[in-house]
Amino acid sequence: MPAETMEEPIDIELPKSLHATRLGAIAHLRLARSEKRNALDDGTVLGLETFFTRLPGDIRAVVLTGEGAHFSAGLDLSEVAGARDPLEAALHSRMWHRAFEAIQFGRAPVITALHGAVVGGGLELAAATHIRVAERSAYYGLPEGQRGIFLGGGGSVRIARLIGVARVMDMMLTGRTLNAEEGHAAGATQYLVDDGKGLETAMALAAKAASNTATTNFAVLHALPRIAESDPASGLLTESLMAAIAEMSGEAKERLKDFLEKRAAKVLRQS
Ligand code: 1HE
Repeated sequence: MPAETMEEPIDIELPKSLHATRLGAIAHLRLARSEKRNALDDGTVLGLETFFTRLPGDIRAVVLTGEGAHFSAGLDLSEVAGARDPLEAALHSRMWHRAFEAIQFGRAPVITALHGAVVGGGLELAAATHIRVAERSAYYGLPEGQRGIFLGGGGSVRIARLIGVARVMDMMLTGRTLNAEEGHAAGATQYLVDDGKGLETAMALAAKAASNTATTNFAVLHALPRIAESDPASGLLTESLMAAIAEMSGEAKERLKDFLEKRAAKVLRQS
């Protein structure tokens, strides 16, 4: 039976710009506003927050994709075209921060398949997820400079950490775009695949992540990025504490025993 026919709905109320299904322990969330190139309006951003904060407890990984020819055209410019006072604009940006924090520090790893335009807020959204797979059609842009606005969905922090401040400056000052290969070499993505292979690659990676223990995935999502950003001494202490907690889980004990009794897979070269 084709995979799509085995997908079931997820019982979370979402705007019609988001479409969620599940296949076993993996949720598939689609940006479903292709007529506007998946531009992120307020309803969609709030819907992302709702989805990631209400994710059912038995979902172990999420795959995020965009419908149509592009992953996302970023911020819905029609919503910011009118006059907004600075406080309103700052609160709007904070709403994006809240939604994307719910993704980055949520309960499940999120794997994103990118294709076509991944620009502005679309790239900020992708940067808040944990693994990015690019199809060769993907390209990256930060047209905020051309539009007279600035990053507001966490890109100054997350995109700059992924590809470096110098590249972000270049993209914003000159309107330079990076193609999928350039983005991959710069660190924007962990996987680069042929067109049409993004979803299946993301699904396969999600299945792998979903098979880890919940405690290890919690440590990777919540502890690792904070350790990496903290001062080394505090980072090392947090690492030791997290390691102790992970090791104590019943699942970890089983898995270690399985390896020692030769029931577990070895780590073999994959390419
Ligand atoms: C939009 C948006 C949008 C398309 N907001 N409506 N983002 C940008 O500056 C990117 C702007 N978009 C584009 O450059 C192009 O649309 C694309 C390269 C992504 C796609 O091109 P194409 O030829 O396939 O589509 P299109 O004809 O340009 O757009 C189709 C429709 O989507 C059209 O509406 P229609 O009513 O005329 O059919 C477009 O107006 C609409 N559309 N993109 C609103 N972004 C938290 S801060 C983040 C800051 C940013 O994200 S800045 C980046 C904004």
